[in-house]
Amino acid sequence: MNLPQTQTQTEFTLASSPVFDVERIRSDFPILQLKIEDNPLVYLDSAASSQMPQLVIDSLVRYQTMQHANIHRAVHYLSETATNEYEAARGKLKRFINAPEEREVIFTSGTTDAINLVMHGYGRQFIKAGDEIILTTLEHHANIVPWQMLAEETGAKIRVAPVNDAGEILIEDYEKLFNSRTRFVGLIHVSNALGTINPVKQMIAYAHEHGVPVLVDGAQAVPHLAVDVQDLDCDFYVFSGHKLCGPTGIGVLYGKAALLEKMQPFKGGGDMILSVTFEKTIYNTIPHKFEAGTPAIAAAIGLGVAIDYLLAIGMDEIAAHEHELLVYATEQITSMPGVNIIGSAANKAAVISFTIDGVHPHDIGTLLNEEGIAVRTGQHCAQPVMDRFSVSATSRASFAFYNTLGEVDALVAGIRTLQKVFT
Ligand code: C6P
Repeated sequence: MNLPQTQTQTEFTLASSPVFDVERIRSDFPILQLKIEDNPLVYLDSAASSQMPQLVIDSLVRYQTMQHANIHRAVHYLSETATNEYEAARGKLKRFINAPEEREVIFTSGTTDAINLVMHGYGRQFIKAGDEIILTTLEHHANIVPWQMLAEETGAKIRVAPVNDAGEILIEDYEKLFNSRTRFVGLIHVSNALGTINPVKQMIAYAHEHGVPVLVDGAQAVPHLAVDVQDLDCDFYVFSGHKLCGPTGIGVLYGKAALLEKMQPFKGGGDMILSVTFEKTIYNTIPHKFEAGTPAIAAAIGLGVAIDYLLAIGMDEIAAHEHELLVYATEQITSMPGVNIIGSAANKAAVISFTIDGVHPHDIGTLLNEEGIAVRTGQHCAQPVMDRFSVSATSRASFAFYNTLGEVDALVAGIRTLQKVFT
């Protein structure tokens, strides 16, 4: 039997041309051709999970049909192929966020898993009773609850930086929270509920002046902006693959090597050890120390292909197109009587959270769905944001680079139709 050569490079040609052509890009995404109740799908829920282009789906199928084996464990052909593909994906992620070293990129199951890893590995070791952790009002529950669990366990205290009426962090108030007991800062880079892009570089620099490490939740930043962890100088940066045109079940923790080396592993088991006896276990080096058990191999490879795809389009081109969508959608929706946009930060990603007078957000989601329009309604796992703006929930249209100005028009028309139903 002739076996294919071990393949670590993904070879593909983009359907899209070097000039940003949204219609050609859309043809890379089979799901965008779907019809919902005879209406074309208008997918405006990419902040929850973005869609996968065909070549990412193909890479998953290729792995399952021709490459499937466990990694780091055997010398046979398939195991070597799978290992090479998995480690090549790590290399792609390193380059994507400009991490200094591949060993600083740890595969996790997602953003939530990555934050929990840092809480257990760093927090439980270095944060003690009376110490303080600074978060912001904008955090997703994933960057609140693990720190609350730690605070409950240790007696540490959580302090929260407030936001103004536009949904921007009040930087002076953030800076006033620092004192000699501050031990850790967790910052959301881009708010999933409002779209605010936070000045994390400046906020990290301030924390570092006080000798405090910073974790940045980049789940909503990496799909929309070029992120450079060296430029930000963050200590930890976390994100999920499924918001980045990759599969579910995979995410990344970037950490500075010096910190990762000092941290306790979060999970114990195979692959994270160098030697085990009943008397003593010696842990593996990073990143393997934090990747116990068989990881999501196919998903990691698929995420690597998604990164190739996004970089081939260009993160700056993606940001420019999404900004155009944001500006257009904001203009249209602002001019609609009875529709209120929550979150008007000067620096915003393409997310529009809104309420409609007299209509419950759940009804908004249901009626828009009848027009084929997918938005998310609810608290967006950001209840403190809802509380800050005194709303129980919002509807959220979140755009990706594959959305069009025509889809903004469809949203506006859908809102008009449902307003008529409720008058
Ligand atoms: N936000 C949204 O609709 P996981 O579930 O681990 O992949 O990601 C959690 C998470 C963490 N931080 C931010 C900023 C996020 O936006 C999310 C996921 C989705 O907004 C689902 S709640």
